Amino acid sequence: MKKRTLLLGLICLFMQMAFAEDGSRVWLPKQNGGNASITTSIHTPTTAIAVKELQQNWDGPAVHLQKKKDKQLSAEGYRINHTGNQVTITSSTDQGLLYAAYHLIRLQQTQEWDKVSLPIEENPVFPIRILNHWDNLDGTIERGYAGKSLWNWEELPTKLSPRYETYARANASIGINGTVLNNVNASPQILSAPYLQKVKSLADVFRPYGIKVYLSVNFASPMVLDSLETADPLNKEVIRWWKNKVKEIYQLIPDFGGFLVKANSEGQPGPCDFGRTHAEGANMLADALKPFKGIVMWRAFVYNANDADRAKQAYQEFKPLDGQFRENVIIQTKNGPVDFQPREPYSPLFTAIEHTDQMVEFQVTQEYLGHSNHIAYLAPMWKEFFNFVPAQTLKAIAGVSNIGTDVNWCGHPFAQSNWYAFGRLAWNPSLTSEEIAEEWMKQTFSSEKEFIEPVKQLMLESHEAVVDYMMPMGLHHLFAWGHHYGPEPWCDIAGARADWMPSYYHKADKKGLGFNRSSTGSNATAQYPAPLADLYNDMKSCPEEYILWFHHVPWDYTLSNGRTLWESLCFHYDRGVQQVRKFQQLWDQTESYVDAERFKEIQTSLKTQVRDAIWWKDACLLYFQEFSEMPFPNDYERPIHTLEDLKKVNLGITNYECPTEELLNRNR
Ligand code: BDP
Repeated sequence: MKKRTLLLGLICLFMQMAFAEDGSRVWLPKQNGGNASITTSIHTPTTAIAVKELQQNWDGPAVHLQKKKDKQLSAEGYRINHTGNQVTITSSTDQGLLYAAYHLIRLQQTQEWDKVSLPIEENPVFPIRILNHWDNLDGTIERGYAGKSLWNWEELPTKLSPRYETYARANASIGINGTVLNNVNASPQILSAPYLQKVKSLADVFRPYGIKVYLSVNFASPMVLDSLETADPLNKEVIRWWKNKVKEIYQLIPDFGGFLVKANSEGQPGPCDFGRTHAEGANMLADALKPFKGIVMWRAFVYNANDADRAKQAYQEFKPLDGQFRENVIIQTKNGPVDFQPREPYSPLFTAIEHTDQMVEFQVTQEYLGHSNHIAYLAPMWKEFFNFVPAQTLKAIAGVSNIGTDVNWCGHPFAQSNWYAFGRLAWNPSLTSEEIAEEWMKQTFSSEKEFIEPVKQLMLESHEAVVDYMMPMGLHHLFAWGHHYGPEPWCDIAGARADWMPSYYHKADKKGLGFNRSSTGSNATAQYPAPLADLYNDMKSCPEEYILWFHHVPWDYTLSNGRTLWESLCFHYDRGVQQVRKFQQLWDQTESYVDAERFKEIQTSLKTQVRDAIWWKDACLLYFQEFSEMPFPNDYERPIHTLEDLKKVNLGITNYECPTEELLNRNR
């Protein structure tokens, strides 16, 4: 009897070990599948990877890779066909062949290969699909919640971590073809000779995976690095400095992608410091990059402290410059007009600019969405943007990365789904959030229906739940100062910029709540084209999800759902909390389909998320109640905190850390 128990125990232990997953593999295959014959007559570093991936992971019929020009296929596009007992993949480029190999493997991993209709023809919608790392040279990451920067600048260029290649592989498997290595708040040092050697060493690792390297640059670099007296973009010496610097870069990295620039924004230097426009600044860099086919991604994230409405400023500054930018400049704009809030209307700049290439910047890292403690699957949010801004009108797409040195890369196991979804949507924005979630779950966790169904529901409802318990109905920027983790709608720091204070955005008073951006207020609604401008301008027709973004709504105003503003607000905050409680139940159903490690980890993080949701609800409702002076409707959960206590919460963390469970419990 004893022997049998021991044996059973050992078997269980073995199974658990075989199952054990620390998240380090992300969605990539476990590399134990392949046994098919893979043939090709093309032998390049990129096709060698495609062949190796298939050899190790593809378990289906023989595969032949062929390079052929084809009118139906764009440069990175490919076709997969099945004739006789062979699969043929065709592309005009090595990169297209690599993407096709990953596509095949994905079909197998998601158990779709037998069902798929052939031939498959794929062309990416955005030619440039790029991650933006906000990584500093000292190893910290601005708004990073998954450890330190992956780039170990001290060890580079001599020591190359094996994770650099896994990073490239994961990106290539979802079609990402570019990476900006460093923070938009850029240190000029990145352009110094020693750092360029380090950048080159990374570019060499990424190249065979079809990933180009780009750098964020500091506009004052010529002054800091070489003591030039000015960084005026029309100054001859400055122009020469950049030309030489660009030449130096291309000598090391012949396929270097170009520059990303944050200029005259949040204290960063820029052309306006010298009386020049954004176009003059961008064009100077663009001219230096042009002979090498490099590009400039010039950010439109600008706002100064004096203007009445921050949400209007990017439009005001960039619209008049439309048509003045060189062809190799792309204006990079965040999806919303303010700053990656849980929900924003789209930035009206996208529909205003007509003569300049544009790209959207999404934030994959969850700066405003619970860091790496909350589950917020972001495909639905990004797809919402594409309902207003057709993907075909954009040249490129950027995602602010959530990747760091944590074993599981992204801090929270579900945060990986946002890296994955960003890549998949960058390739094909018409994929549904549901399709992407399913693909990711099957490759990352399990294909069992009993796992997929509850977790899919959890994922698809997760973003809306966060909006509900943090900032429903168009509320924005109620975040705590600095770290942007918890609620602080009352925050008022003496001497700080008004537009960094929550009250600037919520405008709560005895009459009502919300920012009047209609024609009787800041008139930001006029920046939208018809019929949206009218729709948003009228409180009666403005969709409920944006109403407090565009209007100062009286507390007793009755919305189309029959509830007053105050009742609706209570409804949303309460629904958010109830949703997360439901997520706990959904997750608990998955226990037998997930390895014990990740099951527990997610169970624990959901506890944090519920507690945070209650914290948010209580803080916001108790604070706004001081203005509305209305009672909580009967049906909803009552506050468990007092406003007085919540005002004392001080996480005492820097901008970049994710608060630990212990810290939260101590303070909340
Ligand atoms: C804000 C972040 C800040 C970034 C800035 C930007 O809080 O850390 O530097 O955006 O995008 O969301 O430049």
